[in-house]
Amino acid sequence: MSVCSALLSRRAAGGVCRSLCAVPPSLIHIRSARLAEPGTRRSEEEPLWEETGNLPFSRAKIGSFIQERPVLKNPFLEDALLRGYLRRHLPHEAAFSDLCAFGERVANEVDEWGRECEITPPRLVHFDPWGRRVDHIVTSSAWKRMKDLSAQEGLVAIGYERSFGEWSRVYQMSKLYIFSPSSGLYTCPLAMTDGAAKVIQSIGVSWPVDEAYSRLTTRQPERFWTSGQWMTERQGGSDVGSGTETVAAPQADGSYKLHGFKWFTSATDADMTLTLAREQDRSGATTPGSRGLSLFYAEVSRGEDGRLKGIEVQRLKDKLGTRQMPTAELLLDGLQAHRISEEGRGVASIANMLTITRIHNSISAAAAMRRVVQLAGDYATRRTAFGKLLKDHPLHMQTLARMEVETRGAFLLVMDVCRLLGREESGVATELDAHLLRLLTPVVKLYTGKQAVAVVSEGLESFGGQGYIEDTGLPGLLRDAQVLSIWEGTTNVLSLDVLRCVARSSGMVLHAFFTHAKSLLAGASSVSSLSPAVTAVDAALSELKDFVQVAATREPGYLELAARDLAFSLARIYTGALLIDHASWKEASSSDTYAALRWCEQDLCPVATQQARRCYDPNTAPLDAALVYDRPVQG
Ligand code: MFK
Repeated sequence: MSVCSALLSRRAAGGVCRSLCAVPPSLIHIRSARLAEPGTRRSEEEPLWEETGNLPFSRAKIGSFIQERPVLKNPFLEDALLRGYLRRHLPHEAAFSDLCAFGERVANEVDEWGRECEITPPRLVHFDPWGRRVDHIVTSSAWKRMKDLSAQEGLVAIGYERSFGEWSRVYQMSKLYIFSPSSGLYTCPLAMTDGAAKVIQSIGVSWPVDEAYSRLTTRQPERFWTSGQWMTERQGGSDVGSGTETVAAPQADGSYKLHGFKWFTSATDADMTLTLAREQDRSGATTPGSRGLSLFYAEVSRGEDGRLKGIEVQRLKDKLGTRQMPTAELLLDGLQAHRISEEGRGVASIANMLTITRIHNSISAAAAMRRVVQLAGDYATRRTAFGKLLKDHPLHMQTLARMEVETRGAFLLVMDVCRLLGREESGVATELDAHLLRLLTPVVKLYTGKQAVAVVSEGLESFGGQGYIEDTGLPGLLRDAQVLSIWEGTTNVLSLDVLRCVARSSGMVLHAFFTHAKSLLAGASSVSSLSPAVTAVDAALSELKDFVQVAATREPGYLELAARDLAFSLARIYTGALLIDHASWKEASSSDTYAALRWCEQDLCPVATQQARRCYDPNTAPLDAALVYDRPVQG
């Protein structure tokens, strides 16, 4: 007989059940109870504590109500927009059945691994038991399973197999979109792995990186490698041109030894890395600035003594989020490496990697929004307050609908950038496509990063206090969203990148923007239900054009102050055009139309609004500084 059933039958026999169930038991009076001395036995005459209702130990009564938890369902089947988008652009049974099966796996298996990654974060073991320095980054078994899964599912490989031609990137990113919020942040190493494969492909798949390329893009788990992207040093992760101190000392065999300190290296358990360093000449001198930086390839390996070759892991970072993933400070102390860019072309060569990681970042942002909206929507069907389910409270539904609109906008924007990337990689991109891809990559990254934080934060609130409780898994979503606007270029750095590509293309990227946005609107001109949205986007395009014309005549500082608002305007206008375009598709739903209309009700061109308020005038910068430090304006 088990302990449980023994207890149950004893209670029944002794009438405990009767005394506990018939009338509400009196409070247990601890002080009036006479306790037996430790080690003595209670005399036979003494009544049982249970019989008197004076249980010395008893479960507290906590009531019978237990709230049903939100349930994660197949993220592919649950996402009407994703399925609609693919039905429109990639109507292939093979892609659908793969995404459906993967969605099932994510909901029923992978999501738990992601949770395990969160509660079993990596740790660094500096020394073995005998004092030998080993610098082992110990990761959870779930983290390792994520690596195998990523290879098997082709999460990087799909982008290079190109089975669906120009739509292959859309297919790959759809899979990552389904995977991301359950991945335990494994999407981070995958982003860099994809970026490294892209860089290698763009410079040529030959020695010394041919083996690496085949491992980065394989579907065989036992061969699969991930890559790091070690760019950030102590002096800066944004201004890498002046912040990079790492030097590359040429060796007789044509390779290099790297010496430096990398301050933020993400997913540091990678098998290889691409990194920037300054090549030394014979006298040991280097060239300052970006012109002195070259791109290097290095494998991360161990010697027979178990030590990392040429690397010491200084410590793991203690981060707000992304705790599932090791982020380390690394001392490069003679790391063997190969230069894979022309001398001094490091930044330009790693830019391909930045394009890919920024797109991955945007996918993760849209996916985080989608996940919280799905969970909040499900919860609203299970949670009752003020006499009815949350889903029957119009104000609650309005809040979720606003989150849904943001999520739809983010999804279409990032998928359009994936479409452009796919076109470029399969050799069908027009000049207009190429310009759009260059302009929209920083735009989508910076805009979705901000949206994700806002939407996920709102999402947590929609669970009330439970959204703030760690083991619901919800707070982790917010922590992990916060990084999306920081790494891979902050909002301001990327806003300046937008200005840079406008200037370097002599405005051609903006010309492509206007041309394509107009053509999206033209396709919807006959759909009367969309006309308020079309009018709003059209008006915003005119305002933007006026802004550009005025700004072109002003001093450089004017544009710099306008950079963030300009980037936001580009994002909102283009997203509005995409929502309209999707809603004008013959199989679009009434929700597609409603989402487009709602999106276009906001200020689509904040840069024009702020310009009218003279926010970029020359006196603004000193006034801003005076406000921040609350001092009188100097001079
Ligand atoms: C879920 C997803 C997870 C992702 C996880 C990744 C985790 C990894 C964590 C990190 O590594 S965080 C560190 C990320 N660091 C950055 O993103 C750097 C941010 N800073 C910038 O992007 C700056 O704008 C930049 C360093 C590029 C500025 O450097 P420079 O030297 O002032 O650039 P410059 O002179 O404008 O451009 C040099 C060349 O690069 C030019 O080529 P050309 O010489 O041929 O004209 C530029 O056109 C090219 N270039 C620069 N940015 C580009 C670009 N090309 C294409 N796209 C870009 N965005």
